[in-house]
Amino acid sequence: MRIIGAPSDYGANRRGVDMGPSAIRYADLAAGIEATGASVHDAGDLAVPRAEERDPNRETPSTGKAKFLRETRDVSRSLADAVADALDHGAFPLVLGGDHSIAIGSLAGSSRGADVGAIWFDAHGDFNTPETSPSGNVHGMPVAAALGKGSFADLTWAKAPGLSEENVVYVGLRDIDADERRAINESDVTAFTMADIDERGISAVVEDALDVASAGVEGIHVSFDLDWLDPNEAPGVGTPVRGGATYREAHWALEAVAERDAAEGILRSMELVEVNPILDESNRTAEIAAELAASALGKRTL
Ligand code: DIR
Ligand code: MN
Ligand code: MN
Ligand code: MN
Repeated sequence: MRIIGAPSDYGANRRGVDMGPSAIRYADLAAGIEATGASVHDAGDLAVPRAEERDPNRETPSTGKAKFLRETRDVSRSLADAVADALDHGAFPLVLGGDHSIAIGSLAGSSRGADVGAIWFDAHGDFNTPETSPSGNVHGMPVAAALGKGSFADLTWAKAPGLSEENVVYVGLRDIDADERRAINESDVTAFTMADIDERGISAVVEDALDVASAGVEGIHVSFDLDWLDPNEAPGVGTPVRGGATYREAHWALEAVAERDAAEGILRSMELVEVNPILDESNRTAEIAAELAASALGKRTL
């Protein structure tokens, strides 16, 4: 497997998330994965310019309101190439964010030349477009971008070529904007909220999510926003929302992904995003991120 750092903070207005890849590596990510028997190659970080050098209000002609869209385009293109290159070489791409805008690149790379599905573990829907976004932050838009919604339809770099709406599934939503809710409900994505987990349990929900994401495709991309977890477990995120997944629910969810992968070979790529060391407590959010990666890649108690 290949670790790819994507230290971008262009998609969110909280500085510090660019240090996420370092923090997750520092939390013994590679050793944890190697303990599963996998061999790890760390490809380092993509080159991402500092946000201080850029003007957040500069807009591209085709969009109304999306901050740092050109910078996001540049990061997305290089990340998509890096993910596709790993897959070309038979290596599993594990991408470390960065804020969730990097998922545009991960999805574009993972679905280049292949039909893929996506499971989105997140408090948020990330389904805003430049037109609906209340914040202008692209980390609230990557699903819509990858599916070519709104003015993203004009941006070829944003579209994930092999991703179709029917194979996109959310697990554990709990904070959605008004226009975003309308768009999700009108779309063909499948959305499981935290209430679904309360009612049915994490196991049933994740099994359903795996069915939806993997139906008729070559593989799935797992996009894991650390704010899916409850802030008591993962305080080091820019947009914490209480009422999130517990530590055990998160491990169970990713162990279920690994189980399905062992049986059907469906896991194609993964990313861990939104770890912000400045907001964290003694790196515990990065530590959970590293542990969860190991669970997804097959770590077992016995
Ligand atoms: C909000 C927050 N829906 C927005 N999104 C976040 O800015 O579009 N996504 N935090 O992870
Ligand atoms: Mn190469
Ligand atoms: Mn997100
Ligand atoms: Mn989120």
